[in-house]
Formats: sequence, C-alpha cells, structure tokens
Amino acid sequence: MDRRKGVVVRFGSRNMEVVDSETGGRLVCTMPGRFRMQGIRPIVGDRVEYTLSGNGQGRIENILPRETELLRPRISNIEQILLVLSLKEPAVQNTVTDRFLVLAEFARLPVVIVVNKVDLLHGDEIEGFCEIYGEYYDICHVSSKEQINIDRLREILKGKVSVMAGMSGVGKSSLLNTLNPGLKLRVSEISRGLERGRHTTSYVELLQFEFGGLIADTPGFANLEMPEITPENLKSYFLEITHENEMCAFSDCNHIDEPGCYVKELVEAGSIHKSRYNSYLNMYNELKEREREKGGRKHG
Ligand SMILES: Nc1nc2c(ncn2[C@@H]2O[C@H](COP(=O)(O)OP(=O)(O)OP(=O)(O)O)[C@@H](O)[C@H]2O)c(=O)[nH]1
Ligand SMILES: [Mg+2]
Ligand SMILES: [Zn+2]
Repeated sequence: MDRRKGVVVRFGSRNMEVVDSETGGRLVCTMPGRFRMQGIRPIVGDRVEYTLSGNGQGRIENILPRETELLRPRISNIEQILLVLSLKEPAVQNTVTDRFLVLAEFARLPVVIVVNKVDLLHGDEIEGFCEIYGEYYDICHVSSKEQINIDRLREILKGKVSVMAGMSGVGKSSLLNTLNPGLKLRVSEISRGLERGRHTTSYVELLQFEFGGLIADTPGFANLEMPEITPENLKSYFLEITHENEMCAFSDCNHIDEPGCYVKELVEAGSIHKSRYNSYLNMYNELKEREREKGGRKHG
C-alpha cells in the first residue's frame, strides 16, 4: 500500500484529521488498535505516515519522531512561537511578557513578539516597548481591527508551523480571523470594567491557512507556571544577560549580589533594562523558593 505523509491537525473522539503534506488536502484518519496496546499516543502536530483505506478515510501507519514538543498546549514540531500581547485593553505587564519569553526560550523555539491593538497606542508607547525588547526579539506591531501590518504578519507565518500564545483578550483569535477571513473563530467581547478578556479558545488545533501555514490558536493563560529550571540556569533564558555573562568576576555569577558583577553594572548604566532585570530577580527568587520547598520535603 502506498504510504503518504501528513500532519495531525486535530482530534475527534475516535479519529483525527490529517493534512496531507504534498497536496494540502484534509482527511479523517483512524488509528490502528496496536497503537493503544503499545502506548503510542499521537498529538497535534505529529508528522505521520498513512495509507488510504478506500472509504475516503486514512489509516495511520507510523508516527515520525518529534522534533520538538511543547507541553502547554501539548503540540509537537512547532517551528516558532508568536507571542501576542497588547499594551492597552488589556495592558499586558512586562513581567508576564518576560515569563512567556522564558518559557519560549526553554522550549528552544524562535519567538516573534506581536504587539496587537496598536490602533489604541501612540507612537512613543510602541517605541518604549521596542526599547526594552527590540534588541533581542523581532517585534511586529499590528492591529487586527484597523488591518495594520497584517501582510507582514502573513509573511512571518507563511509556510511554517506556528503557535499563537499570549494572555486572554489580547486578540489572538481576532488576528487569525483577519489573516484568513474564512476561518470565523470565536472572539470574545472584552469586559471593559475588568480589562480582561474571557477564555474563548479552549482546545488545541492546527488551523490551515490559505496562504500556506499551520497555526495553533491557544487559549490565553493568566498565570504561567515556571518550567523545571534550576535557579542557576535561569540566566541562560534571558538573552541580554547570557550575552554579557563572560565579563563578571566569577564565571558562575548569578548576577544577584556577587562582587564584580558586570551584568549589574549594565543594569545601572541602563543598557540592560531594569524591568527585565527585575523580572529575572523575581523568577530567580521564585525558583530558589521552589528548590527550598522541594528540599524541605525530601528531608523532612
Ligand atoms: N482595539 C482593538 N481591539 C481588538 C483588536 N484585536 C482584537 N480586539 C478585541 O479584543 C477582544 C479579545 O479578542 P480575542 O481575539 O477574543 O482575544 P484572544 O487572545 O483570542 O483571547 P482568548 O481566546 O481568551 O485567549 C475582542 O473584543 C476583540 O474585538 C485590535 O487590533 N484593536
Ligand atoms: Mg481566542
Ligand atoms: Zn554577574
């Protein structure tokens, strides 16, 4: 039987939908019973080999090894993360953005920061944001409402498997609808009083875009748990800190209160942004605390 290649884009209760890698056609595939017995569980994003089984359906024969695997949402073979945020309605705090960035660096995935709702912003508000993040991250500012920079976003997404991440209410689903008007994803009415969107996107699926690209729209999370990082390793996920590591007096400097810390000098001089350094300190302390709790449990 002829084996074809495809990507799993969504799950039904008994089967899954696969997009053929050559034709871009979609079909429903079933899983052989032996998968369950062998404990093989495909997830969205998996590249598979399948055969056609006559009734227009397919049968999964093999799951190819995963190149990357994201845990939240559970999805494999993602090529980039688009971190979507807004600076008004809601104003996403830099501390939240910094946590997302650590999670993305931890997953070893390239990130593009998408600042949505620029229709609500003045030029200097965008500039202020770019000053903090622009040196180490690609930033694309857009408005789904006013259709600003949507072509640039399309270029970024074209031909790739991407995930849209970001807090609830920043406009992830709106942007995807704007990129591909046929999509009609549900968009939430933001409650202005709370300045917080409601969860409207609740399951993982790779959406297929007319311009060529697969994109997962993920539900926004309000609270981001830190991954399994040791406090000492945290610095490697802050690009501007890693970059300057070598110059500290101690080669294993954590840039907290060690003497001769070059990173702290740069913070004082303003070339590493204070808000980034403060996020680093907060997360460092949180990881230290977690380590202490774990240690306590082990010994007590
Ligand atoms: N002013 C303005 N409002 C926008 C823009 N894009 C989206 N919105 C509004 O923001 C609200 C939330 O949009 P959603 O697309 O549902 O946000 P989401 O990120 O998908 O939210 P979750 O699915 O809960 O994670 C809606 O009321 C949109 O109309 C924009 O570019 N400008
Ligand atoms: Mg949504
Ligand atoms: Zn240091």
